[in-house]
Amino acid sequence: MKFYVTTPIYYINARPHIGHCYTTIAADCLSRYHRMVGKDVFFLTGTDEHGDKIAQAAEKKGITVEKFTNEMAIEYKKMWQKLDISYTRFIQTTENQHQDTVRAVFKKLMDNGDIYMGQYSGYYCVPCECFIPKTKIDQSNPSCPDCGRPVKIIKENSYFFRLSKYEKPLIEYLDKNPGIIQPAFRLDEVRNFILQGLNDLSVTRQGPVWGIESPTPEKYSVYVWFDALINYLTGAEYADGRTNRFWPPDVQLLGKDILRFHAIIWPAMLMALGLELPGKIFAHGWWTVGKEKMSKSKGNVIDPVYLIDNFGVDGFRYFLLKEVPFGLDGEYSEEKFIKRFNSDLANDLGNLVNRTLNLVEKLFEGTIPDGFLSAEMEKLVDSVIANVDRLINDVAFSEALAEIWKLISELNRLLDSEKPWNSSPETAKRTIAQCVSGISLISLLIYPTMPETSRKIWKMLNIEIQEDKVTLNKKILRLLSGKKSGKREILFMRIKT
Ligand code: ME8
Repeated sequence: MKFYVTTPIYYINARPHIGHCYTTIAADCLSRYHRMVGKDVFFLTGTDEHGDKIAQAAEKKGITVEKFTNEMAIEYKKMWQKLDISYTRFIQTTENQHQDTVRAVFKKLMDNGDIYMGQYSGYYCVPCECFIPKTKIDQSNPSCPDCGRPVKIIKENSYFFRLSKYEKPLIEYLDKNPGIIQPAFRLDEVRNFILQGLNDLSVTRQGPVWGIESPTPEKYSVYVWFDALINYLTGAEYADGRTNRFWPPDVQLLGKDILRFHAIIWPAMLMALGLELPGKIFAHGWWTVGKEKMSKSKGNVIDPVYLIDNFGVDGFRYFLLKEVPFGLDGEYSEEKFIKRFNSDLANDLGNLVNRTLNLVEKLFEGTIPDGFLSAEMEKLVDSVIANVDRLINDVAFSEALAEIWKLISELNRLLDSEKPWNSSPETAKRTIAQCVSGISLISLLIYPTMPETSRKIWKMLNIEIQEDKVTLNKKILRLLSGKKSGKREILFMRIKT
């Protein structure tokens, strides 16, 4: 009954943009859902604070790297607070517990013979913090095969992780557990990459590199990706070769840009440590602008604060999770945002709640009528709840929201066809009771995506819910009848275009 979910730890050389919000909102949605169905959830996020590019960013700002990392970590925490993110633990890779974990892992792998001393001679891409073998570089124009930016040449003594030793075990594992890589269409990409042959990975850097000191006789810095991946073990309180009860992660969310690190290097490290592998490694797509990946280095990022301050946090959360099936790329435009907001939120959900509560006030003096779901509606509710459960377990947010919208549409249709404002008192009572019951269930179903909207609905329905005890079941219906509805408020104001 435990659920361990992670996001990448983000580089703090710039403030969070929509891309970072996307993964974190997705993890929050999973966390809230799994809590709601009774699981003990551990939700880990944080910041990746080592490496050349962080040191360079601090230098550019003219402050010490320690001051810079602390200030930027606060920016991330503030953003997560603004976005209603319910993380359990926020790791900063500069913190002592993490540094100790990295050294403990490094040492264990050295003791096992999985880390050995050698010499690295090749290229390094600072923006990607990535070693690139000579064979992957066009010598006439040495640039990074991933991001196209200039690379630097490194020739130095280095410790290596025996990644090549795990080629076969990784392929065997993928054959037996293909579901670990999600979406399924990414499995072949991972498998082909491994089958091309894996080189041992340099896991230290020499010289003045901002990083964790390696537990070796020479004072090297641990390679920033090796350090970063270990954060998932720090979260699970790794010590003496063991972890806490949350291990292994059930779902690890990340963007497709960093799938290879997570689908190859990370599982190989866990195999070398003799630890269980994660349940799902899910690589979502990119938000693009003008078909280009939204990224701080390209300078084409959309500021989430603008959208949140103007249209509310839940409109933003909903748009990101609904607009694009998780796993595919999505082109961002304000036009799309407004269209989605107006149709699904202002029109469908907002109108349903507003019309229903308006009728409770007008026809029943604000007292929620006694009632129950019709057999037909109950069938629909049960199927929506079951389908949402299956889809959230498949990490399919957009499809799960579409299920919930079936219920919203059906209730709107019921209001339109039964016209309670113009029908017999019996029909009006039955219809409104049906709609209020439906809305109360919808408030639970949308809670993982739009917690603030759920809170507002609970207030309007005068339902007291302790948020840490929200559970997804029909018991909420018992809390309704005979209550006075609370003050009505417009949930989503239509955006004028
Ligand atoms: O890679 N669309 O950090 P990072 C969707 N520190 N998601 C996006 C995105 C976009 N345009 N841009 C960023 C790192 N993301 C490492 C991770 S983990 C052990 C170390 C999201 O700051 C997405 O989750 O570059 C992507 O994988 C992550 O931010 C990269 O964040």
